[in-house]
Amino acid sequence: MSTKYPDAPVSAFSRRRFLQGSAATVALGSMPFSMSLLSRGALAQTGQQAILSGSHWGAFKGIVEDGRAVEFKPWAKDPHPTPMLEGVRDSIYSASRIRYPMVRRAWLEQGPGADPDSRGDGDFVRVSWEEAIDLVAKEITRVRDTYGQQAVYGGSYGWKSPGKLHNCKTLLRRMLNLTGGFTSSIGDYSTGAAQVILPYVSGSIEVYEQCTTYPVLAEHTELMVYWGCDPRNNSQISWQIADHGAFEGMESLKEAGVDTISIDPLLTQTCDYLDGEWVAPKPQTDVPLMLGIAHTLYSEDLHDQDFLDRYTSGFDEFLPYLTGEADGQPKDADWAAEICGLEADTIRDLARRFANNRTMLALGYSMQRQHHGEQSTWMLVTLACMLGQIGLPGGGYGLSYHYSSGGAPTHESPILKAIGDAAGGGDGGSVDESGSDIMIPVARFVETLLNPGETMEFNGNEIELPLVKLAYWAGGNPFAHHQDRNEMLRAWRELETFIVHDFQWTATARHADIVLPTTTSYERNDIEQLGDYALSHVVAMKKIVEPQFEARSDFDIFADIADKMGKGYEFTEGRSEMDWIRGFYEGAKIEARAKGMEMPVFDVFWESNEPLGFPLKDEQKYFVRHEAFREDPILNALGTATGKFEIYSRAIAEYGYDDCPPHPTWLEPIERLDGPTTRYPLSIASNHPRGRLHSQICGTPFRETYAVQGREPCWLNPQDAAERDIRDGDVVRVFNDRGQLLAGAVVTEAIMPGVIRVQEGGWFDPVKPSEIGSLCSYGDVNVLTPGIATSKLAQANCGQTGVADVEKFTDDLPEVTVFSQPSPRDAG
Ligand SMILES: Nc1nc2c(c(=O)[nH]1)N[C@H]1C(S)=C(S)[C@@H](COP(=O)(O)OP(=O)(O)OC[C@H]3O[C@@H](n4cnc5c(=O)[nH]c(N)nc54)[C@H](O)[C@@H]3O)O[C@H]1N2
Ligand SMILES: Nc1nc2c(c(=O)[nH]1)N[C@H]1C(S)=C(S)[C@@H](COP(=O)(O)OP(=O)(O)OC[C@H]3O[C@@H](n4cnc5c(=O)[nH]c(N)nc54)[C@H](O)[C@@H]3O)O[C@H]1N2
Ligand SMILES: [Mo]
Repeated sequence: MSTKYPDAPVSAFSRRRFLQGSAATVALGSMPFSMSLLSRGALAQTGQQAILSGSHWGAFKGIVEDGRAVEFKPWAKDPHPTPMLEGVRDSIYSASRIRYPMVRRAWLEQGPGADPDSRGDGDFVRVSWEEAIDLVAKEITRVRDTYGQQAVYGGSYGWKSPGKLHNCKTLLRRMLNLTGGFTSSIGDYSTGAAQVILPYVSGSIEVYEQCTTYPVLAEHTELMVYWGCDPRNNSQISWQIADHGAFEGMESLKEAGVDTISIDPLLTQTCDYLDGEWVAPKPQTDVPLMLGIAHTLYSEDLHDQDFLDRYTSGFDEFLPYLTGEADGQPKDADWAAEICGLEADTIRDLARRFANNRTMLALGYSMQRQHHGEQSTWMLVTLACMLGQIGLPGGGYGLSYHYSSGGAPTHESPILKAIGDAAGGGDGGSVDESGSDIMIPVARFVETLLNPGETMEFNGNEIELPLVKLAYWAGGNPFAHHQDRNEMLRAWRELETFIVHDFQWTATARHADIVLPTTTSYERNDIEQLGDYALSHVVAMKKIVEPQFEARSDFDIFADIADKMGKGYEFTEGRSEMDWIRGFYEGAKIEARAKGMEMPVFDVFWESNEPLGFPLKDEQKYFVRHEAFREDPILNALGTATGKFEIYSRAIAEYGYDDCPPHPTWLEPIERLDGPTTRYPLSIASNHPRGRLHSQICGTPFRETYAVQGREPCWLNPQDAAERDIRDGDVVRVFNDRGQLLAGAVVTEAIMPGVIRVQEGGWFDPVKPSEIGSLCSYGDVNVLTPGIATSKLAQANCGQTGVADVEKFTDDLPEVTVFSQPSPRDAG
């Protein structure tokens, strides 16, 4: 049997080694530039350069020798660099790099929509950049003229690289807005359900807002509950440049000796690090577990009635459901135990300990990425309301402790400006994809392709699903992120044209008709902030190496396309890359001055080759979420209809949705472990990967640090393995009615019986691309997950719902081909 963390990335990475760097932060007021310039001089003598940049994985110096990046050395002040940085560097040079503009042969020779089944078979023809730009511009025009503006889909969801200029998602929409109209998307895959329900419950989306900070937790919290929440895994990355402040935060909890409980089907890295107690309910049964705890609180009079009276509305409408007065079934610990598989005594014990300690409930996102996922978030807030500690130091709930180092204190910094989408839309942040007339919920694109003209209910509105014939993606990987891959393949046949920009031959690029090779962040200049919540520094993202092969930046590509359509000047505004970057910095400099801070002039900042730091004020260091509301609920009312936490929502009641009742409710998902209608014995946890950001860097040698027989690992408990005669290291077939994949078995006690873990983001590698249902030879978990929506309220994805079975694979092993160039013909 394997050790606790069998797929831990192994690398030559040593933290101590990195901490010896000489680099100093450029502090406001003090200017230690000479120091960093000196160290650069010293490096120059060895023929090396160390160039500052940043990524989702953190700030770093790119060490360049003879024009080649030989190492990405974490920034000396990074408290916890991620080993993945090695794979990030590899992504520049990997065998899966897209080298030239490519067009699918059937599309090129026979026209748009030709032979859609041949998508994915790798038969591409190399074309010149000039021809590629011409084809794209003409095709967008043709589709708009033939079917109308809405037939072009530019929702392009995904984790494009950070940077205020080279934001490919925004740049795509900028080009589309300037040249006509298009259909866009709303929401995201991360928090699709929570961000829609929370405005009804607590008055804002909350999931991307700051939590009570770690210095407060370390001082006041007695019991830290990580509920499906693993910051040691998930805070390795951020949406902007990762600061990794959560790692310092967790260290402070450890030093303070705060008790920790982790409620999770897996033994998380966070639980392991904090020596926490591991409580493992069956997946997708957290709502019954929370109800069982709530019932115990109520029946043992451990709930805070004063808090409920003063700060919440609707508890009275929820109570008959909790007690069973409404439906004859008390939601007590015994009832909950039957469903979630824990002992009733354990549930009662949790309730008592939550009530008798200063308790912080830290919730991850996985539970709302499930069928009826709105309910778990709502029920958790309800539970926190009953405990009555919201707004007190170290108590209440937090919804982003695992994400982008939520809880790391926010610095006093200006906000960098960013390029816009030319229609007043924002910077392509993940929530509101404005700037388009027609928007569909982001996870409903496949449904849209299959049902044009039909009406969809969504958050109190009705949307008529548009007819879409052309989809354009830049900075996302739908053939990784969307569920039910086989349904998706069917839907994709409705498209006449699929255009993709990327630097890797992902499954998405392989299924495209036109593929345009882009630069990585490390082949262009940009600027970004450090930390989504910390906002502690501004980082120059400098070009480290020249573009590989014929790669071009998304900015230059879209500028050329816009130019072909007569909007070139409007796209660039006549400004170069460095003009834009300088402009964003100077905008921030003005904002900083208004806040009493003086930033150095741009050239000094850029040349310093160091992040520019900003101060931390005490009130931010010791921030307590909802403190102001607790102090004065009238003056600082929440943004809900009643200004209070809503345990019952009149607005939701009026929508009358059968799959989203007006108070938190246990609703059976379509399938779950031991559920009443379940057809397979194992529940799938498709967690966010430990050694990747979704699918990113899967196509690099870093994959070998976790792959098993060259395949994505599949964790299973020794009991489940023994029943199936599976040993650690075997290749297994994981299957259900929707699809099948190969994976490498990792037999481990770190997962509860009845659950398997196949992390999301493994590259889809169908053995027969034209055949729907074909075996995926690498291990894309989304061949198994359902494409359904959480409910009519949020229409969000259910990536964390799904059951399957596993067997030892004894046939001839098919080759994994997805990590090399698609076909010998295109090698150039
Ligand atoms: N089953 C299951 N499915 C899930 C999830 C789950 O938990 N379970 N999680 C969901 C969640 S929360 C998310 S956020 C999604 C993630 O889904 P995605 O964000 O689509 O996944 P990534 O692999 O990050 O894809 C980003 C792509 O953008 C490319 N890229 C990066 N920078 C640039 C650039 O500058 N220019 C261009 N042109 N391309 C660039 C990368 O090479 C990569 O191919 O997956 C979702 N899917
Ligand atoms: N290393 C790394 N970090 C990432 C990402 C990445 O790809 N790689 N992606 C980033 C993104 S875009 C996002 S949205 C966030 C995602 O953040 P989350 O959605 O919170 O992350 P997950 O890994 O899906 O799940 C977190 C935990 O929930 C547990 N879990 C799964 N199902 C259940 C359940 O039914 N009940 C309970 N109690 N627990 C359950 C899992 O075992 C896991 O330990 O992470 C971000 N951080
Ligand atoms: Mo996400």
